[in-house]
Amino acid sequence: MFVFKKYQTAVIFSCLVFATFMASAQSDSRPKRIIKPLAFQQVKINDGFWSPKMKVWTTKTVYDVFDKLEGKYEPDRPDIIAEKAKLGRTRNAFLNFDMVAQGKKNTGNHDGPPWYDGLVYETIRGAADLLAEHPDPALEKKIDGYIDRIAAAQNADPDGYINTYTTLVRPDKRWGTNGGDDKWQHDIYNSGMLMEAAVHYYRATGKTKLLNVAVKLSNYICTQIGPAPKSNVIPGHGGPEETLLKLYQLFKEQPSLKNKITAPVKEEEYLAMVEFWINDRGNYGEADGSHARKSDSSYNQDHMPVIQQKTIEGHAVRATLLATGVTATAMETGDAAYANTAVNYWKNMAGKRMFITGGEGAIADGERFGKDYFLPESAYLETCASISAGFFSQQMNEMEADGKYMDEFERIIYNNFLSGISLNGQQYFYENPLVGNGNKRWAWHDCPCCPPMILKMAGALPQYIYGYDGSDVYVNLFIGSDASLKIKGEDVLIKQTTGYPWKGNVRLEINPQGAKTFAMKVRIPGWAEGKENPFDLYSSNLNGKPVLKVNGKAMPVDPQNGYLTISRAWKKGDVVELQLPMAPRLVAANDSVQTIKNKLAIASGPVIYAFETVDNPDLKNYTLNPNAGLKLSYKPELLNGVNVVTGNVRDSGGKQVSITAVPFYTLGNRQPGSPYEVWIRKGSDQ
Ligand code: FUB
Ligand code: ZN
Repeated sequence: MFVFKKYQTAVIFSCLVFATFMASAQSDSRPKRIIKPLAFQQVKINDGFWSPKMKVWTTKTVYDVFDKLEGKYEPDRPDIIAEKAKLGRTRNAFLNFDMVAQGKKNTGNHDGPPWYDGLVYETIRGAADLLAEHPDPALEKKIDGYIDRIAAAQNADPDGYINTYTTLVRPDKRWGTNGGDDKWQHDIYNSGMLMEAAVHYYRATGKTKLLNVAVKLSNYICTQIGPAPKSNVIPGHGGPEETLLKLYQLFKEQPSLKNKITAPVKEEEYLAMVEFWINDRGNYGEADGSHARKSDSSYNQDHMPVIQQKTIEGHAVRATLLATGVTATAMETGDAAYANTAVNYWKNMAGKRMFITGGEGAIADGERFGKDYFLPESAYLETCASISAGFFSQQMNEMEADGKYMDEFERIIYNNFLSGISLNGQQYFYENPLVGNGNKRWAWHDCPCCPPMILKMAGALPQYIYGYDGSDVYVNLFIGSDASLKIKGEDVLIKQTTGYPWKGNVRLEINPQGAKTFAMKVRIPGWAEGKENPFDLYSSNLNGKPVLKVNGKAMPVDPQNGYLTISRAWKKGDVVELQLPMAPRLVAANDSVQTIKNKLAIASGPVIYAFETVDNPDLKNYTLNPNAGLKLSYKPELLNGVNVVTGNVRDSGGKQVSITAVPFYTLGNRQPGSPYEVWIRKGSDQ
């Protein structure tokens, strides 16, 4: 852990001696990356549910987002329409780079919010991953053109600094110093997103132009920010912790790549900076008052030192991205204090603050996490917050190899992540409340942070289906796919076929070159075992249980840490079949959740259902009963093909009426803004 306060030196030294002793005595307990994700090239999705969506995202959404960042769209929100009328055009994020490239400074004009640069970089990151999976020369050419403009902007600055808002509007306040504020300016956030985009684009294409920009900028950051006499600044928005770490990891993994970079690569400084950004939160300077930084708030997780934080607080995207970075840093450094914080964050988030759809951040004011068990139906639940909570859960699983993390990851991807984007891939939700308030997906937003984040998750998804720990294979997600791995030096192909999430059948065909002994660890979802949430935040009336067969022979299903281990000498054509119980479940929240007391929601597999007035005109007065006779049926023509849940409820007069529920993520695709509900009052009989 990188700590710079002088007065702590003696204590730290003794702690280090002790820690070193402890580390060698118990080296196994040091956090590490147990599960490694597969590279994009190793996994190909071929799935009835995800492949059509991937097609829309790769052929429409990624172009849509770049076009809209360029200002090519018809505004459909009053704020944007008014802005267009005023400007005579829509905002164009790339003009900012061009202005800076032309040497403009302090003009007072900047298109879009200060984090517009960051959104461009995030879109490049998402697009890079999608490119790695679905090569598209036209898209690659387009991105190369954007990168030329970004690099030109950097070249205009002798230091290699690049943040167009600050250069054009607050040039004397880089990184939020001199009375500026990085929480607003997003200098460090934008820089972090640039680094991540550069790493992903390099991994996808082998091109180094953006990597050169990222290295030059990182080097400059390392000369400016850190222990005295450098500036004492932390990211106003979490995220750069994980992304600068990725830059470090790339050069650690591929040292010869440094020879292709035009600036010297100082990767150890990048890691030190990551740790400074984590450890400086909640520390406001030296004990003697020197090197001071204004104390800040939980909004950007600066209310107390990170390693003392026990709950996840503040702006939900900032908090979950920081948590992701802390987890990644724990695995990189082996520092148990970071791992401990990550575990505490996750327990608090998944156990007390996570909505049934995987939504995060109950409160609109400050886009914040609410207090424990504050889970109101009208909550804010920004798409970005849920997605970053997904990244956090995925990293936790890499660190702890426990299926409960993927259970919550899955809750996110099938619900609050997918609801963020329309079925046609060109409209987006910012907020995803559990009760419809007329909110409609929009073409573009004043703060369009969610579409790039959606692309990031879309691009990352294939990598998370499987994991590998050096000897055993983890099946984390049920997504039809072909994976190829090298296990103990030999090629092994795995073919997964499934009707998930509409059906509970999963088939894994294992094809090693020759007979090979290793373990397949198949995730058994908590919901399928009556554990709706690892901390009992939710419970259900599950009916049925998972059944597993190997080569047709039933096996006991007794998962440890969420994974069922099947260890054997595998030979070509061996088959594992899993059948998950998909009958609709009625889900209730823990009694501590006051806001949805005496209410029930419906789930089938990982999918949460909702009642839309399109199907249920008298929605407000329904009561749902455990004997509602819920049935699941697949409707190929509806909403691109979905299961619906039908059953009986009582209306306000006590009369029995039939209802239809559709997956939460499909809401608003038939009648934008149509009212809906997820939680229905519990009735006493049927
Ligand atoms: O600050 C940048 C982005 O804007 C955040 O991640 C979103 O929550 C929105 O506030
Ligand atoms: Zn967002």
